[in-house]
Amino acid sequence: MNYAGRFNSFILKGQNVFDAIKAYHEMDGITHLEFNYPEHFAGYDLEEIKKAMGDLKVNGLAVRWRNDFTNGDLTNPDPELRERAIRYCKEATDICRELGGTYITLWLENDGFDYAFQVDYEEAWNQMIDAFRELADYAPDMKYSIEYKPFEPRNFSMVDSTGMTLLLIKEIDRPNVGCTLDFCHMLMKRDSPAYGLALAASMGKLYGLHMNDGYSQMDSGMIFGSVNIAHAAEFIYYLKKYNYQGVVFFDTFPIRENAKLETQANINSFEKISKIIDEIGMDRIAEVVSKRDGVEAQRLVLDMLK
Ligand SMILES: [Mn+2]
Repeated sequence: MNYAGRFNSFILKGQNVFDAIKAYHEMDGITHLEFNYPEHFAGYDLEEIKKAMGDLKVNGLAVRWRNDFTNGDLTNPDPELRERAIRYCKEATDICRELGGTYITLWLENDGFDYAFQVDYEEAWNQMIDAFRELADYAPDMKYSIEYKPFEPRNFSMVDSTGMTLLLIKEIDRPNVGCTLDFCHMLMKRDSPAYGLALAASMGKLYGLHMNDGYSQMDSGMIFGSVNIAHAAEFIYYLKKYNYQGVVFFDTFPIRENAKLETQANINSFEKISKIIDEIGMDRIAEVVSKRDGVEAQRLVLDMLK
């Protein structure tokens, strides 16, 4: 499996991009890098980053709209800011391509609302469609991936669920627009993670994963498999069923934990659960699923703990 970690796990502790890349080289399993644009490039020389990468590949870049964009990113009511938000995506696209990456992950952080009567919903929906079409047509060789989150920082997000994401992707109607599923975000929405994965993958629209875990009330960013181990196992089963070949990015927040050890713990957890699925066997699991029987399903989970 291909794995990537979160740069900010290191950077928010006072380390820099090069420290993080060095740590990734020392870990067992990291194959790819995922940068945020512009924050992980400001003040760095692109050639120096390429040199530091060595045999690590770049999966993609995630765009971050900060400071000026609190009223919206792709739906910002100020035309100049909205234009700039789209321009950031194009700049990220060009750098991503230069680094050998393919995916631009767009979590529409500020595209949402807090008050009744605050937003013209149809207008904002159409602004998102127009922006994604503009991007998809700007770089047909690249892939744009929508990462939904139900709320936070806005009380309501424009794209708040698996269903809303897949509807938006259908409306955008471009071959290079898909989605990234964040396990904690799905729990926050009370979306079933594996259900969303199965639908997105069956439509050929699963571009990326943000693996983590939590208790669903907040974006906990805990180690994958630490809380909802049965759902983590079900998620990996469907990744195998749909032959997911992309990168597994761990979007976790080791605020008190050692960042390097915590990233490695995510990889180890994913690998261990994946191995258990293989040992139980895809056919045996498919047989249990085909019965649509809760008791049989729970027996399977207990068998996995043996
Ligand atoms: Mn995420």
